[in-house]
Amino acid sequence: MTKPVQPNEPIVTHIYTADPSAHVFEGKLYIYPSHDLDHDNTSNDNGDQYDMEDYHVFSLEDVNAPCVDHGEVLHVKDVPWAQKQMWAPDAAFKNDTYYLYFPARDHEGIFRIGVATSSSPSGPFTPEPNYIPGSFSIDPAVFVDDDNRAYMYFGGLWGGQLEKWQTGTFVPDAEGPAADAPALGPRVAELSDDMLTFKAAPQEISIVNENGKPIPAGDEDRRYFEGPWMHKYNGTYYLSYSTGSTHKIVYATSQSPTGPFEYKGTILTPVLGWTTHHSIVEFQDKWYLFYHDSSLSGGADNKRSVKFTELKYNEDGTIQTIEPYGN
Ligand code: FUB
Repeated sequence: MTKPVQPNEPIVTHIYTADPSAHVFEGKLYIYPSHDLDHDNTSNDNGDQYDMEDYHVFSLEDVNAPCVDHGEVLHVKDVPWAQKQMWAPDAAFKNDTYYLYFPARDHEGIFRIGVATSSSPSGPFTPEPNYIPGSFSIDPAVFVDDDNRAYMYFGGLWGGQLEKWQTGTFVPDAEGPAADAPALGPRVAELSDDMLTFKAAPQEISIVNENGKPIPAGDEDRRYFEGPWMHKYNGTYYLSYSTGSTHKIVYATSQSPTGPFEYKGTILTPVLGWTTHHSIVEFQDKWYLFYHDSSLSGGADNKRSVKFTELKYNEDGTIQTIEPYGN
């Protein structure tokens, strides 16, 4: 693409892209999104319409530059353990290596999380032959802390199968908690030094209200649904996520990367399309929210496009709510 990108406009228009994970690598902004395909599969709560097969990587020299497509960097046919549905990925850098983390359904139809490596942020990525042992569900987000310890946050309800792992093993017909019971939290696992396995079994993150009480499952305006993201601002850990059925990006904060996290408010009000999924990154002294909507496809839930906008903090560290289409 040769046209400079614009805030709140699709930054990629030759293919559909979603679930953007943005990182600054080697002085550039790299974006690792899902690649939505232009098909009309049946739409259902199981997410069958999100039938993606590969990943492309994109980069921006700055936020006024054209968005560069580095092409296909990984295809499901090259991942021995994966069968289908390459959903929201993330990337990380450590040990002079770039890591691409991605969920997919295995050959039994169970979502697992895999990892692939490259010497370049733009790939191509070589997958590990097996998924990360002990991984499950979807939407990995990997955060490397200032002390160089790395954590993976993950999990998603409904099609993402998080409800089915409440006992620690996969129970195909398991339902979520009752409306007045604590909502299911995302999971966090510290990664081993080689970034290829979990150091210990994933733990559930608790998200609480201002009185320290867990957000209940029936509080769909605030409870965790999918799409976790972790960033640190002025020493505080910010866990942001999608509320799914109420279509918001919200956040909670903690003094520890593993929580508990206290709910704080809304970052992004609903966009066009059922899903909402984001990342937050500091680049050239400003903070940005990367997100997606279905505007380019005229509202098709499974044909989304990545956008970005500036994100601003108040003096007390709270985040100003963003209206994607203005007030
Ligand atoms: O793109 C497929 C799924 O839709 C993602 O994994 C979710 O976060 C939602 O955006």
